[in-house]
Amino acid sequence: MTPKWKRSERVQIAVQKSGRLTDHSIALLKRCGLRLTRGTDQLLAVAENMPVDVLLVRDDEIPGLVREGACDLGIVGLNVAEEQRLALGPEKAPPKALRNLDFGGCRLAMAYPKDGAAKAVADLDGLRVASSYPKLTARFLDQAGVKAEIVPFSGAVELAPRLGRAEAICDLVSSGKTLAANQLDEGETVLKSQAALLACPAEPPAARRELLELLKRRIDGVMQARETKYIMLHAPRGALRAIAELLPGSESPTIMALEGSEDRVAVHAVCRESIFWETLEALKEAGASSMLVLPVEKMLE
Ligand code: PRT
Ligand code: ZN
Repeated sequence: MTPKWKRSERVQIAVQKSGRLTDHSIALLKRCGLRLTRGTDQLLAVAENMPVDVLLVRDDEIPGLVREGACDLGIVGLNVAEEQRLALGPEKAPPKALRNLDFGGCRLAMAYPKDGAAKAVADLDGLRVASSYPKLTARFLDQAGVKAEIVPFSGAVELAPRLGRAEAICDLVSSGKTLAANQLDEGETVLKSQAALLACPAEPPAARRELLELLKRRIDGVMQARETKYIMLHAPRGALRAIAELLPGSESPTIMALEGSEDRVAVHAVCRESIFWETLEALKEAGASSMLVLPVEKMLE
């Protein structure tokens, strides 16, 4: 069978093969319209309906693949992207960070043993800090004006103090349970992280430019839609101004007459921000009734 598209026309996207970012990354690409079939042991998922290949790799490989142009786009945590950018040095162009993707949220933070001598960064002069992120840790210590030794650690960093290898650690935290279970207190935040979309720093070849632009627009659309809600309600005409002010991030709502009612109208609006219960309660107070909040699946402006 002759392939429908030449290799040079196919967009390559790198995502984590198996880990915390995998399901969200694949779901995002599917919501962009890619029909992907993927087995757990496959290294490549080929889109059935577009010239797009999804490479499934370890997250640490993603910034390198995107920087060198082996992949056009990649999805990886900012923690990994930023650590590798610092390791690269100023003379090489890092991947472009196009946008944050609102999943994989965590923070790279300092942590100190409950019974240890150091309780904050200022106490670390002459002591040791274990981390899998030595460059980010070094930058943080530098900025704090502290001279400490960095002990590179590739896994289970939280064990380093107990093993007598360090007086503090710098590691990823989300719920904080791992730190607590290891008698560590969370300290300063070194980097706030979430998954990000990376792109190759070089201009893409003309054969892929259009498709890449389309994919980036669709990713923007999916992200916007996630935050957007469609609200429908009934309201007295006299309360319309107050109600419009309460609708978060909405522009010119649609007002429609209600059959058999002179005074009450239907209001439909697209809201660019989350609608909390408090907003609905405030709308009710202002005279609104029959309120419905609907998710928006796709958006294109
Ligand atoms: O095999 P591969 O190299 O691809 O995967 P990996 O083991 O390096 O990465 P993985 O899947 O563990 O994480 C991928 C990315 O998810 C990270 O680079 C972060 O951007 C993001 N992320 C979000 C996290 C966490 N939350 C997280 N909690 N990555 C790791 N953790 C670990 C942390 O290291 C610690 O051991 O979870 C533990 C702490 O969790 P809490 O909830 O107890 O605080
Ligand atoms: Zn990794």
